[in-house]
Amino acid sequence: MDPTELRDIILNARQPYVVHNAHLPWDCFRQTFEEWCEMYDGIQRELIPFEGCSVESGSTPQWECQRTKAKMRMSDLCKFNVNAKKRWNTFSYRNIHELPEACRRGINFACFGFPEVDNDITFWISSAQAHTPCHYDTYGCNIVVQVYGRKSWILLPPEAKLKTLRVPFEESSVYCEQNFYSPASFGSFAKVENHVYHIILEPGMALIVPPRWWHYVETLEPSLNFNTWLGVEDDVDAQISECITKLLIQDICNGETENVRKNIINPNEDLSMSAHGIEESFSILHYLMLQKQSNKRQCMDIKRYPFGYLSNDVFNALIKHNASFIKPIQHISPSAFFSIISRNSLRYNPEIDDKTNRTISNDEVEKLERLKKFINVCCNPELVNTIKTALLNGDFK
Ligand SMILES: O=C(O)CCC(=O)C(=O)O
Repeated sequence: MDPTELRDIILNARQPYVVHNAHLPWDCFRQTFEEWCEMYDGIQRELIPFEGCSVESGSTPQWECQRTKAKMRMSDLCKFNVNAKKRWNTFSYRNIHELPEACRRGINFACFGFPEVDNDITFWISSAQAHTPCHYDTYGCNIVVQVYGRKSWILLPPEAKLKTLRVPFEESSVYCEQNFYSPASFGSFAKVENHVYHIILEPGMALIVPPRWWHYVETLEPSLNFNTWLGVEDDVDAQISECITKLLIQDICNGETENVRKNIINPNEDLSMSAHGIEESFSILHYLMLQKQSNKRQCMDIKRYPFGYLSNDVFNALIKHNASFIKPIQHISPSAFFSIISRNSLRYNPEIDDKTNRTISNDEVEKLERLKKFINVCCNPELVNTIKTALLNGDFK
C-alpha cells in the first residue's frame, strides 16, 4: 500500500471505497477486543457513561436526545452482547485523547498518506444495534478504520432523494427523515431504492466516505472503530451555510422553553440563544464571508486539503494499480435493500410512538411540531444556499 497513492485516491474519490487488509501498525490490532477492554478498565477505574436506547423503537429515527445513560465498565460491553435484546449502548463520537495512552498507542493515519493526522481522530465503541441515524457530514471526507467487531454501512450519494431535516440541529451533520433503524413502512424509501450502496466493515478494513455522502451506520456486534474527517478546501462554503442555519435557528428558537429547545438542538451542540450568542454567530459569518470573498485560506491551525484535483483517467489508473486491496463499494439492488429494511422493520413498535414526548406538556408538543416544520423549511440546505449566494453577491459588511 503506497501512502502517496492512497492519499491521492482518498482526496479524489467520488464514490465510497474500501481498503482491505490495511495492515496498520496500531497496537490495538495485536490484541483481542476483550484484552483491549480489560486494559482500558485496568487503567481507567471510573465507570463509563454509555448512552443508549431500547432496541424496539417508534416510527421516527432514534434521535440523540432520546438516549439515556448507563454507567458500566468497558468489558461489560462484550459480555452484554449475549443477552442485549432490550437496549443498545454506545460510547462514541469522542476524541481519541479520552482514551488512556496505552489504548491508542500507534494510532495515526500515516499509512493512508496523512502522517500529520494523529490528534484529530474520533473513536466509536458500541454494542450490537447501536446506530447513528442517516445523515451526511457537511465538512470534509472521512476515513473509517474498523478495529474490532463489524458495522453495517448503508451509503447513498449526495443527490439521493432523502428528506432533509435540520431538526435535530447539529453543526456539521444534516439528518434525514427516513428511519432506517425501525421503519414502519417502505414508502419513504421508494425514491432512493436504486441508489443504495452497502458494506459490512470488518476488522482491518478501512472505508473512504467522499464529501456529503449520506450514511446510516449500525453496529452488528460489539465494535471499536476510529475515524478522521479530512477538511477540504470547499469547507469554507459549508461553514458559511452552517453559520446561516445557526443564525436562523437561534432567531426562531429565541424565547422558547428549555424543554422545546432540548428537542430541537442536538445534545452535543452548544448553541446559545442569548444576544451574545447571536452576536457571536454574526461575527463568525462576517469573518467567513470576508475570507471567501478575498479567497484567503482558513485560519492557520485548520488543515484543509485540495479535493478532486486529478483527471478521471489518472484517478482510474490509480484505482487499477491498487485494485488488489482497494475496491469500490458495491451498489445493491432494490430487493437487497428492501430485505435489510424489512429486517429492520421488525424493531418497529407502534406503542412507542404513543409514549414519545410524554415528558413535555401538550402545549409544548404542539409548539415543538410547529417549530420543527418551520425550521426544516427555512433551513433547508437548498434555501440556505440561495441565501448564501445572495449574501456573497450583495454588499455584506
Ligand atoms: O459509526 C457510527 O455510528 C457513525 C459514524 C459516522 O457517522 C461517521 O464516521 O461519519
